[in-house]
Amino acid sequence: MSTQTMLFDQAMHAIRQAKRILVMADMAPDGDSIGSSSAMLNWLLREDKQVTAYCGEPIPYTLKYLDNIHHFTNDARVFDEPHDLVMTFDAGSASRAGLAPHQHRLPADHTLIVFDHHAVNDRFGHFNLVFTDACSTTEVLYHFFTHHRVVIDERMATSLLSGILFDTSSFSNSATTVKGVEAAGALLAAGARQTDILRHLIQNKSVSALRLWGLALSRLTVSPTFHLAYTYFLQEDLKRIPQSDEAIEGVSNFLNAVCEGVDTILVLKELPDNRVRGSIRSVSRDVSKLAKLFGGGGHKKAAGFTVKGKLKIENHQAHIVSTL
Ligand SMILES: [Mn+2]
Repeated sequence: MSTQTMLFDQAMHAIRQAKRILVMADMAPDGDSIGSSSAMLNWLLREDKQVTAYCGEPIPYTLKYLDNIHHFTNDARVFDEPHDLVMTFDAGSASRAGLAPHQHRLPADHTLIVFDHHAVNDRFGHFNLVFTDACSTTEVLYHFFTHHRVVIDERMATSLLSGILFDTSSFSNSATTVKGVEAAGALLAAGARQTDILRHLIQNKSVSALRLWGLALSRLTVSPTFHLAYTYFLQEDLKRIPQSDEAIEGVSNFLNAVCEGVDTILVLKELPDNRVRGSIRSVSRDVSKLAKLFGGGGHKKAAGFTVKGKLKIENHQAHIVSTL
């Protein structure tokens, strides 16, 4: 029996035995952590299980199209209830799951199941369903359900497909795999509402996010020698047009995908405390090495760094100046 089969069977046994179940999304709720936790929630509701869904942070409005999303609470009083089974989704550690501060309140004999696909995972559960070859945590869950011949209904399929489309940027980034695309096909056949997912989760941007993107686009500076383009956000921009970090990360991903003749994108953002954050994306270079030069790190194609200083704009060019 493979390790995967064994873990899938042990997890299913624990779920079947459980009386009160707590489902937890990552503290940075996104299309995959909410997609996977809500797929599990929808199945358990269908099974008439007693289930509570918790996310330490508010659910982004972009995910409001998911079924039964209103079940999620960020009220930590859920940890006062005697849950005998806790499951975390898309979180690499107990603190990322928002579990660390409350773990001592769980009943001594509780079972903890971890569903994840991150290479960096503390394996903090009793059963760790961590499969790094999956493009998303929802893909792990898809294999879990199909292994146990659980019928994936339209609600579950919409949640599961959300995670795959979100983590692969609609099959456009390097996380895309044949198995992920095959799972997505099966989920479409099961009734996943892909137009809801694309419109709300992938394509729609708030008006203020678009205004901020407009600023970034108008300031785009290209260095043909280095096949590099950069742009920047000043603190005064971010005060005027308040935006989430996700919207700003979105700018670098977008430019990386569409900027002609450019290999590497750098987005500089002034932080409120005299620091500057750089976010780098590349088509072919290993930008994690570049980020390391500035004390940062990340993946080969997507990396970042933070340095002390402020941005100074001269002749439409941005310089990082020391504030020491
Ligand atoms: Mn994920």
